Amino acid sequence: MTTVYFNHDGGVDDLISLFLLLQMEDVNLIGVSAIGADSYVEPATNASCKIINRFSSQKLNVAASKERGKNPFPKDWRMHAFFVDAMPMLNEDVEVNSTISEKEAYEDIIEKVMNSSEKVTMLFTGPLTDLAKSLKVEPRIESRIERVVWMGGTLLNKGNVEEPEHDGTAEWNAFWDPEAVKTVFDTQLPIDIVALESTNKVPLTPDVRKRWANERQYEGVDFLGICYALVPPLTHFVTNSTYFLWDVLTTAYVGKPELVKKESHKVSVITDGPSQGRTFKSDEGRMINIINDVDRDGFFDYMTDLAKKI
Ligand code: AGV
Ligand code: CA
Repeated sequence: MTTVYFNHDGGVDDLISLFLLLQMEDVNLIGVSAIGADSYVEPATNASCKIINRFSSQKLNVAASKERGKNPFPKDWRMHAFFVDAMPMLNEDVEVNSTISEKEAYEDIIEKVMNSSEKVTMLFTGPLTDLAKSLKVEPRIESRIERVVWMGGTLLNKGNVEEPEHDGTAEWNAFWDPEAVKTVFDTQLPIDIVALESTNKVPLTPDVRKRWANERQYEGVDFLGICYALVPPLTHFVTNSTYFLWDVLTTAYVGKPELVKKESHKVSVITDGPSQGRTFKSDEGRMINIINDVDRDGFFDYMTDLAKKI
């Protein structure tokens, strides 16, 4: 059994990750929080509560973050959480066990980690801001954390940021708050990053959508299909908006590690200037596991099978 705390930033794949985590038998999910990075924080938090109440009987209050990043996400992407939050499937009358927490995300992290009898795997599918803040406010959490699993970064020359005044070498979650990456890298925590090397291999494609359409008699698979109808697939070529299953791969790695391959490297992060958010190999860096390959078909089977459990 893996004890997991989940912090996400309200994208379609962040919210699907929450849905899938709730279906994993070997995962004990002890906390959830949302940050308004690649989303607005209110719909991200509300949609999270609705997903928990709709697809699980667990009581799990969701904490909202008040943190702000240095480099904001494009507004069009941030709107996705509003669309998920408004979905009829999430707005039927159901028993409400989980609500919005009174705590801020970083406070919730400290409380849940300090009170856990088992060491906690910190799953982050957005920027590392709330983890960095909780480590600064309460350094004792470090010894209670098993490891950090983060969707972020890349050692490739090309990241996925296409913004003015940037050279394109960074991944977005690192770019949003490069200082937070540095704070987490400066700890002794074991870190697994699910980098663009592996997530580039799991684009949303029309054939995956077709599969979910054909199996929509399962309510959970219908939920996947509807959510992924909100975002653009890879058709002829990759654009800035093309959607990949970044966070879902990261979450699947927690539930089924044998789906991926990894390497260890010494890595540093650039916190300023035109390459800010870039993660790169360096002798002065710290050891990190980079998840750089995935069994694509095994991954899509695993996530679709989890969705069928509903
Ligand atoms: O860089 C990937 C991260 C993931 O956590 N996010 C999306 C995932 O939730 C940012 C992002 C990069 N490209 C995007 C993103 C795109 N085309 N649309 C929405 N978000
Ligand atoms: Ca995300």
